Amino acid sequence: MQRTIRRALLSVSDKTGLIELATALASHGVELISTGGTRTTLAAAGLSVRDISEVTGFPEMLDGRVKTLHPIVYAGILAKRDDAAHMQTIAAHEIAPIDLVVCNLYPFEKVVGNPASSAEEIIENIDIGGPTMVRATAKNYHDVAIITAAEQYPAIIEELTANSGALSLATREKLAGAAYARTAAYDAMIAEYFQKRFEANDAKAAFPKSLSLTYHRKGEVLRYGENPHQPAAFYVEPNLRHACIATAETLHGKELSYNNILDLDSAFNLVREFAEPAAVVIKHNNPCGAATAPALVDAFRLAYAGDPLSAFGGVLAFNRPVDEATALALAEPNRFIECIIAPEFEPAAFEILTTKPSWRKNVRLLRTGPIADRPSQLWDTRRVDGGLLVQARDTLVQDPATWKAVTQRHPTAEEFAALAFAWKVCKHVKSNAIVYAQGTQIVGVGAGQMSRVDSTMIAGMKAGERSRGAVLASDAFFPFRDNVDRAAAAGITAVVQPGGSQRDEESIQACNEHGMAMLFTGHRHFRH
Ligand code: 93A
Repeated sequence: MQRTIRRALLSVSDKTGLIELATALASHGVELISTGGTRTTLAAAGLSVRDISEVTGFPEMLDGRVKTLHPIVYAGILAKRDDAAHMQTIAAHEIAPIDLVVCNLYPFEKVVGNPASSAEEIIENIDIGGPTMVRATAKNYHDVAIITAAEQYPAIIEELTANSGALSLATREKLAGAAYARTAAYDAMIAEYFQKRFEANDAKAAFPKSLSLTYHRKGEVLRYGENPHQPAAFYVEPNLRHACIATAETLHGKELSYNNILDLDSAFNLVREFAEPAAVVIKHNNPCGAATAPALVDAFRLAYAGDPLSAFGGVLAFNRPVDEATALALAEPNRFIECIIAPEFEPAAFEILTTKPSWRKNVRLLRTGPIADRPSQLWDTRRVDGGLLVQARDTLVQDPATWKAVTQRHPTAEEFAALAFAWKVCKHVKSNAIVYAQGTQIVGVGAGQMSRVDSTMIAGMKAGERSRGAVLASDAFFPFRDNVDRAAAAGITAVVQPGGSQRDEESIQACNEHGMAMLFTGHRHFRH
């Protein structure tokens, strides 16, 4: 059902596209009413517009806190046009119906995201009249249209033109849905602000009890999800300031897929753990190669060589700007890399990676900018049927000096360095996770097995001869000594694991029998 727009109330903080919209409305003979700043903008553009105070008979008061909050406005919005009693009532009070409200809210998110904002400024930017008007209009979508964002203007102008100044019920209904989504997200942001203000250091007290889904779409709906039959989109948190997949800029290559984003996230979260130049190769959300070295190019070669078979078609991350030497190594024949994420690409490296033929045409390059500190508290969410699981991100970083040697032989300095490296990688491998390392190069990974000893065997199989003299990290304790026996048979000389099993003594005994060194970390890193 079409509704012709006769009167429109415009009250917007973001004036983008306002004049175009108001001009289109005026051209259809719509009477324009407006609040202070909006009215000034429209009048300056030569449009004829009535001030809201003239309609309500009340001045804007309390520094603008009360502008549109008036029964004349709300009755004009909320009256049901098909209800004779409603229409008689407003007529009796000489209230004219309002057919369209255009309102975007005080920029709370912008102000709260600006470190220079005072508490007073933040509070003043909590819009009261705007959301009230938006919600009221959306409720009466059957008769009245609500526009809440400048992105909606072009389609509205088009429809008004096509329908001689009228909007359809379908459009009004769609706009109402968008309006409630907007006010919900807006209030969630305000709730989060208050919660953070009173947050204690204690992680339990800081838990987001009203965890708000205030995520904003990053702009594009993805082509599909994990599989082509699954629709998908990427939503990002507002006001992000740290280097991460959500803030990374795509410098080159085709659109990212859902799986690319997941893998890039994992790759970058792992590579950022290292202080030394590091490279990481992710495949199907698990590391299949990782290494550190004094030069980035060597870190790359070692990481790629960890498991070249799996690295084919993988996703790479670096914690240093990609330089020319690294780019040349990346571009060697018979390598196929889907995506690379790094703080920066030096111009020569960018040239090499983007101008040569074959896969380089398609490789996606993502720049994160400098890897600075992340917010101290990060929450991970996971969907289950009917709900969301929320937990603090596993950002635990231990000082290896606190680990306890539990065997007769203690690790050598080389073993100790390799164990510390393997432990960092292990945290990013799906449980059951077993990682074999030679120095600061991963040579075998066993991931996502239902039995730990299977992971141990897979890591050994991947490492092959390279497991001789390598070290092993396990994300959780060994339930039986069989892991130690298998590792010893493969040539592993030292182990790091959390400890805490009822049968720890058996594993320690096995290490002593094999002349292996073992450290207990006291913390596990499950990642299911
Ligand atoms: O201060 S308010 O909470 N009280 C109101 O009555 C009110 N009416 C509209 N905020 C109010 N607005 C908001 O003013 C709108 O949501 C919009 O963001 C802004 C437009 O003000 P101006 O037209 O003066 O720029």
